Amino acid sequence: MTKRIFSGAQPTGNVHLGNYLGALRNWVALQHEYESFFCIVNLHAITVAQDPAQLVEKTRDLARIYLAVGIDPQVSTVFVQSDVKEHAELTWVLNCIARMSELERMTQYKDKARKQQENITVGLFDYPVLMAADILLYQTDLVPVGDDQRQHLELTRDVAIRFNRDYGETFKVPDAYIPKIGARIMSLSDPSKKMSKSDDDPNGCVLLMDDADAIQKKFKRAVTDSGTEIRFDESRPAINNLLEIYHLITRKSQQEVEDHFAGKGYAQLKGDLAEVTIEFLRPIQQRVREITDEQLDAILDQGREKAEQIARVTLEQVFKRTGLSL
Ligand code: ATP
Ligand code: LTN
Repeated sequence: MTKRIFSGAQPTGNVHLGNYLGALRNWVALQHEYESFFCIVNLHAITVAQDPAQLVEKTRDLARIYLAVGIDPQVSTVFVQSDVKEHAELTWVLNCIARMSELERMTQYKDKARKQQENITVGLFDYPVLMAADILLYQTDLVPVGDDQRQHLELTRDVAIRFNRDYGETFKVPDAYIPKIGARIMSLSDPSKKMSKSDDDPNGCVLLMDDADAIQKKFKRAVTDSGTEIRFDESRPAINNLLEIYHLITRKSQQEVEDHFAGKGYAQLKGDLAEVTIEFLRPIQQRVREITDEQLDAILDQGREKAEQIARVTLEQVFKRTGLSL
């Protein structure tokens, strides 16, 4: 049987190169090998405050990005999380399986809670259980994500294993698919932090929808390391990050990239990087603008129907096993 992949991103801001190189790019590559489900996880988005009207827009914008980067709705199922009620229902059951102590260990929760300090919602705490429900509903084999999601995937596996042990074999136990290069693209302004849309400094983060000027400016301002040599070297995180981006975007081998920059300076690296990024993003931005509301609605409707069919089967089993269906 064809194996399944499931992944998602939150419609909480603008998609950046980290999201693309760490996750979306691999979704596109894997969709022809696996039966694929790509979700816009708007229920996750509301774990922190969102403006309702903007959330609707951002949800649709993110769906457009999925399609524009090359997710083919003829091949993959693209849908919105809140359209499939089973996600919330399974979350409740899994809430009664997951342990407080497990969730208290989640580093993403601890980071976000530390930053926010006040009015932390139960939803933010429960975020990883909702993510487990997303994945387990579809009997997923593989979950392509960036490195920051590794711990959430471990929790998903633990919850699945515990449910199966206590109630009988119900869920497939999924594996994470985390690329060797690109799983952790760093901020251009602080290479000790991952590139993030919630970064305080907008210059650290190149957005997929950034125009040429913004891209040039951001790469120009990127911090560099001491020394002058341009080669892959993890002990020099700033240059290493810029080279990884160049390598992934151009698809040139690491050796070719080093040869290309041999004897050249940082200014050239930044200039070339801006140029290849602008050229790379141009057709994606064009496609985003071409997708009509009608096309988008049709794709999301079709996605919802397909996702629902599969999610319902799993949830019915869960209800039977747990004594919830009479
Ligand atoms: P952000 O920190 O920017 O809000 P996120 O992880 O909350 O990012 P999502 O949109 O939900 O945002 O993430 C989509 C995917 O992008 C996930 O698989 C995540 O692991 C991946 N990702 C996020 N940031 C990076 C990064 N800097 N490098 C590589 N992958 C990343
Ligand atoms: N937490 C993820 C988004 C996400 C997800 C999922 C990813 C929610 N549900 C299921 C993979 C599979 C993040 O990247 N911030």
